[in-house]
Amino acid sequence: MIAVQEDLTIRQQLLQRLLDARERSDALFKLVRPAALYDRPIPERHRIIFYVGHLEAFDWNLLHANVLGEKSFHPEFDRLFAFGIDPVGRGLPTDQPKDWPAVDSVRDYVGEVRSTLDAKLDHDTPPTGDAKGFPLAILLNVAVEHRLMHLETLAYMLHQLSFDKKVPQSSSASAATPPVTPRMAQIPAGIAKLGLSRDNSAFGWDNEFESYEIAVPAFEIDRYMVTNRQYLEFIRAGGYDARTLWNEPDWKWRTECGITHPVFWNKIGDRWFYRAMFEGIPLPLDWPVYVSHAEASAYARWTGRSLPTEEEWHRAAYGSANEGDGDGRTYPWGSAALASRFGNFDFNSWDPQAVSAFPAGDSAFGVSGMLGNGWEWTSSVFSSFPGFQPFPFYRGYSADFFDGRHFVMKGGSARTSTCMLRPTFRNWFQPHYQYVYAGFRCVNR
Ligand code: AVJ
Ligand code: FE
Repeated sequence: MIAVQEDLTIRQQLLQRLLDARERSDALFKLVRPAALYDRPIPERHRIIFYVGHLEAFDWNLLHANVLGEKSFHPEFDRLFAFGIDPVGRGLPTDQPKDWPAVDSVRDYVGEVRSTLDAKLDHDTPPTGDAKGFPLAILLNVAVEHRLMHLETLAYMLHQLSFDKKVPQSSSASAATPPVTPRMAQIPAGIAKLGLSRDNSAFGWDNEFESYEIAVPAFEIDRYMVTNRQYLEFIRAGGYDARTLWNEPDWKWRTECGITHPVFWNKIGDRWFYRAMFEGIPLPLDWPVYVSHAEASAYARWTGRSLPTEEEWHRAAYGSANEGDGDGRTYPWGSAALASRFGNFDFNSWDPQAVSAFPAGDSAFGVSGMLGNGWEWTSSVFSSFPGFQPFPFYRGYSADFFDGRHFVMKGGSARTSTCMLRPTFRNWFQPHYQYVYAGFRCVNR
């Protein structure tokens, strides 16, 4: 089993992180004007109100019976708010606002979950139970990171909500940068060390275990994420109409849904605009383009290149020319602690910045901006590492998505919390999901 020192200090620290994350989620829901709480900004996802209940139902379902020995006080809400949705294929949800409980009753539930959990967790004598051999510290990490992940998935969702339904927040001004010159970085053949070892006491989700090494042949990779400027050339060259650039399911999606440009873009007259979080702005040409996996793949094919595999991405980020230190870097830039000069992450901003804005964060091979400013699609189908075991207290977290219909994303966005900027963290979405803060870079082999 995973050995995590389970003492009061660790529990207090995790509890503090949970309180901080709750403050952030409360602030995020305050950004939605009350009349819009029953809106569904993304057709493939639940209405916003679901998430108000979900964050607490998740914590409650995880902790109450397993560890804290509490009886449920609202089993109906525990079930209603237990799981989000990710429909594969055409089945979009059809529920109506009136199918959901009143916001006051959801907020009461939230309040009661919090006070009941906190009274138990904040106690000097640690709760004795555990979840099938897993210490409380692991479950608390799961609760904290689950909430932090939803801060990001909710940001994507609120991004699609019309501006007049949101309370604008101040955005940090982006630094002025000279226009980006695309270039490739050379990555020599070497070993990528993926995954977390169970001997390690660090927290990771089930899909991050076990660790393994894989040989990666030499390749070259875009030094910067593909920009809106580059992607505009693809559009102007007729990329969305070139059948040969799209695989069969992607083309079907492209044509049936009438996709002709990134979901973050819109055209007024003959000018392109960008949908930022709180306003429309002229298309920022040096920002990373955010697109679906299908659109990223079509672009890559158009340039005669490919998306990187998960292990190529990993090696470009964490490898170094000195084979002696393998790819043991903590961050692409080395071991210096995370700070805003290294990238656009940790809720620093609501929108991207230029792809060249963070030279301090370059990897050993000179690849820029690998953490933050947008996740990066890989060509790797999301699947288990050798030695994978589902968390017994949450069997479906990853395993439900090992279906060949999800692709791995690496890196992070402006709305990714620092704890998820570890080398082994893996994110995943379906290839036609356009709403994520995700772009890409291309490789040549
Ligand atoms: C890891 C971001 C793909 O949002 O579907 C949240 C995280 N799982 N609640 C998702 C998740 C359950 C997951 N991603
Ligand atoms: Fe969730």
